[in-house]
Amino acid sequence: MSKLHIVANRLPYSLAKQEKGYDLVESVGGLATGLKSIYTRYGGKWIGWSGLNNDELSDNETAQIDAQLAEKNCVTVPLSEQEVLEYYEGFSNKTIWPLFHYFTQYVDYSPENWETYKRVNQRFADRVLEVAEDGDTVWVHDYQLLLVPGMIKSIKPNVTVGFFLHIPFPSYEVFRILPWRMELLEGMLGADLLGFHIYDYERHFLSSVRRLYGYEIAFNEIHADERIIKADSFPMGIDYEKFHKTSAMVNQKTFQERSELHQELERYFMSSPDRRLILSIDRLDYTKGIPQRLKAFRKFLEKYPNFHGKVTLVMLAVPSRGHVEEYMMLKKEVDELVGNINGTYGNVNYTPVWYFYRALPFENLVELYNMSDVALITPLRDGMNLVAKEYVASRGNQTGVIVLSEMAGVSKEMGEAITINPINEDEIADALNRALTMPLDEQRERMGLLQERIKRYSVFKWAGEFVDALEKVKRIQKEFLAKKINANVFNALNKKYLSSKKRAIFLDYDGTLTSFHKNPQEATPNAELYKLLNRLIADEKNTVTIISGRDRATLEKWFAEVPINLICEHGVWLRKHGEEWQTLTTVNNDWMPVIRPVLERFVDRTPGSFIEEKNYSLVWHYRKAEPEQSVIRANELKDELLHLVGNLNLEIMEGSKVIEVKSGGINKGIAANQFINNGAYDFLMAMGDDWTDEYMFRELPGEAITVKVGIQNTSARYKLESVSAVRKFLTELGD
Ligand code: ADQ
Repeated sequence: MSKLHIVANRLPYSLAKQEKGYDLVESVGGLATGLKSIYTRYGGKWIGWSGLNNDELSDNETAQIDAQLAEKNCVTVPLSEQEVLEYYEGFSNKTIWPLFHYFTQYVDYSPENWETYKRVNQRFADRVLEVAEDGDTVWVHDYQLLLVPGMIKSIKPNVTVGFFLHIPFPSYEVFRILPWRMELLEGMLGADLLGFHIYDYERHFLSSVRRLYGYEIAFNEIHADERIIKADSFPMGIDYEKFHKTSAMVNQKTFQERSELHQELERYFMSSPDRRLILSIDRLDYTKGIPQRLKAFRKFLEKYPNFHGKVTLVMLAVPSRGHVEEYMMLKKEVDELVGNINGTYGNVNYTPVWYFYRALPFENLVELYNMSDVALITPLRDGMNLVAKEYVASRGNQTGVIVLSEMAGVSKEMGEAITINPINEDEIADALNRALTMPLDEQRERMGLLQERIKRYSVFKWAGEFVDALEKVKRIQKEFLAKKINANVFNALNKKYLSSKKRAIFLDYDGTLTSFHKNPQEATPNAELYKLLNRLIADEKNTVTIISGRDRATLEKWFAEVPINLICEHGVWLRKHGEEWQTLTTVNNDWMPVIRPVLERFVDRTPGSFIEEKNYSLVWHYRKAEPEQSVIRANELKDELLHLVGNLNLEIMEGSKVIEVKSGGINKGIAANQFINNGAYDFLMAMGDDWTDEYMFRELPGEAITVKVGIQNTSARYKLESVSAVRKFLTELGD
């Protein structure tokens, strides 16, 4: 069986020095947990750095540590102190991190660090190449290893590579600033599937690829020479049950059994019935907007004096990258602000800000989530932000309100939170007032919805979905290459064409003969297309039919001057050239339990979309979802449904921002077959780009030459990559 390996900067274990040797300490972070379940299930290795500088270890110690980790199927990538300084703290954290979070003023452009970054990425890739065999899958993580996918692919093209970026991908205007932008993109494009938390990052990435490389991009697929690369968004989840269960467990403890922190919090609440807690948790990083948050809290105390003495902000900051100058300055600023607020608004009985500069044990973290009325999460930029999800998972009684920055990826999934602009102090102050005065019923309603969603799309589901998508890309790539009409295939088809006497040719319109337009009415045929069609029709052996989902009036108008047959509305109407329009033309709901989970999966991954159940149909609505992303999702959904509907005799209808699945009747396949009935054609050809054309591909007689436009999975025998490839093919046919 082929294996799946994980590559990340760090291994899922750290090492604690003991008197004799080292102990392995398992990482408890969500990502490590989620991915561990994956690489162990697929019998792979985890390749990463141990966290120790190799030049500080004796050969003996190194060998021992490697052996300990090998038992856990971990492969270590050795790094010296200097390399850690230049690759990790340097290029990763002083160049990519600030740039990708739009802090261009902090970016360090050191060529030495870049050289080390390349060298270290190569070392990671080399370790991967030692363990990964043809047919295996490798999943690379994050901004420290952007070059690794390309380095793997160039040596072992038959290894499938996935890449996930945990931080934002910036707009092209920012990305282009980087002198090494081409190399970084090239590295990333070594992956077969690139995952991002949200659609915005995916969109920025695709735009950089288009501008810097000029590759053709159809929706979210990049056509890079002979390869197809897919980009998609997978909003990372958390281990929901772990937080939820721990929260229930700590609540069941008696006062005496509770932790010191928990007791302290209890005493705080007991001192007065109207006491409230606002919680803020992050690594101490300039992207998290901590000073701005403190200023906004100060503004809140200034604007709403009725909360003086009653509301406390618990601010937890985990020490991070402490010897980098920007972080030292940040620490100083935060210390001063906390001092200032407590000095101004505090008294012997009241401390407005409780500030902890340290990491807390897991149980304490959950206690804080559990006890806080409001979570104040206001990053200036954040790839996702898991704290928001952890807060949701820990709310046993379903109360609590989140005040959330619109700059955090997670805000896309949390329509029920109060979203704010993290720089707008007034807006945050008002949001805090609203959160603290929100009726309990409303809190429960919002929290209930959030919990349902966060529970469903856990870190395990996230990892599973990514791996499934990777498998799918692998299949698509293989299939595309197997079916593509290359020069040899073209010659064989053309020979058949030339030797035939009576030909029926069915051509879909949108996406096959012409490209999509934002406004469908503007997708009119151009001179080149008329010329091409007229040339085909001029050969009296040919019977050419446009077969489309469009209405009669439009096709009639566009093809008034062309002696061609028209089938429209997916096969409802036929007008043979020179004749009148004629119709070519039967319910149970047993299929609903099969189709509903498919639609639910799309709801999970497309924030803002929802399902409507009608008497005889299920409808997926995406009007409120991110406009561009939902178009991509809609196409994917249709593609997926296609494989299910055939067996169930269903139809998929596309409306305005809806996809409806209903019991079936007429389609392009039935229509095309009726058309050729008794026609004695010795050459049948059908070309189309979407799911409605699949009916033709499946239902026309076996000898028909069926051509799918695009790379998706298909029942067609052949594939062409684009509209321009179709036009070229039709122009050369018969030469
Ligand atoms: P981070 O920037 O580290 O992650 P985040 O996603 O919020 O940000 O994760 C922080 C984690 O640290 C949480 O799991 C939280 O529980 C924990 N934590 C925070 N303060 C703590 C404390 N004082 N004690 C103990 N634990 C604490 C990067 C990106 C994010 C992205 C993640 C995952 O910057 O945008 O969500 O990766 O992809």
